[in-house]
Amino acid sequence: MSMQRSPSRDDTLVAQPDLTINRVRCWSRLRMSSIACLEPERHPVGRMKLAMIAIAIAVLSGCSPVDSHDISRLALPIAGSDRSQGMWNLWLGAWIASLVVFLLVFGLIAWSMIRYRRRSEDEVPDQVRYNLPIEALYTIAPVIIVAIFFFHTVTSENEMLKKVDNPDHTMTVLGSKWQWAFNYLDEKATAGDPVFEAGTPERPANLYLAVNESVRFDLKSPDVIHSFWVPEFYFKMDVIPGKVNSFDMTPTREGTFTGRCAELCGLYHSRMIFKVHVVSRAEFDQHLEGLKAAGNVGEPVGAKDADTIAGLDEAENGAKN
Ligand SMILES: [Cu+2]
Repeated sequence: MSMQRSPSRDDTLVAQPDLTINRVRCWSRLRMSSIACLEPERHPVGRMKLAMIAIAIAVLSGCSPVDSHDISRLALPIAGSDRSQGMWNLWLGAWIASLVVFLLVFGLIAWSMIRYRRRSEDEVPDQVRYNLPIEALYTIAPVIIVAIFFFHTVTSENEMLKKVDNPDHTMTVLGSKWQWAFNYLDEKATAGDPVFEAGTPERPANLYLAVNESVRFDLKSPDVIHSFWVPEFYFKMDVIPGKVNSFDMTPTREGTFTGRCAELCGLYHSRMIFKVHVVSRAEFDQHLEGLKAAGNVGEPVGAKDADTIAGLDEAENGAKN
């Protein structure tokens, strides 16, 4: 008895490849259009965007620049100056924008993978090329994102650089290879005599500030570009030879912080650290009186010869040996 085998779908595929592919394409289009007709119109991308923004806001709304947990401060130090809020807003906004873009992009990738996946072995999903709207979106969307970042950066910068009318203290900060000197000008505690403290790579300088009192910093350099940076103040500014950069700031939290040079300025750049002491007014005055009593009166000079700064001998000898 002979078994007559009816032609299978696989046989058809082998025998008539062109016809089959065309049929699959037509079937696929038909199915897509029938789905579109049967289902009510939906806007998955719009809803996804709203969901992403809601998630980002919900996650980040509990964050604060003075929270004790690192994660809640989004990895910034605990804020310690009146300029912190502007930088915090910029930082938080950047996180929200990054999170929304991340969730949106990866959400769309996952949605596309599931929505347009191959559903059977003999189906080729719709192939899309030269989609002008999508390509325009790829170009315009990043430009818009960068423009928004730029706008908020400039407005935050303007806010942070606002000067106060009559600062409570005025001081000159001298950054030189490779340490700092702090010159306190016109202070009552010293009867108006300028006093200073100059650090060395071996013995970093101490900067004393009175809490909740405004300070005008004038930044000077005799040699190369340095950058005055105290992470807890959420602020840094370049110190440029031949130019006096200036900013006003009020420390708002007592404590001892580490300041740094944030511009690679040479071999011993890493030694340009200093200690910031934000203290009560009484303690601040006491420190200035101590500087005056120690004879640190007048203006500090920058490093005359960077290679002979005290504290470098040991490192130089070590390097030679
Ligand atoms: Cu430096």
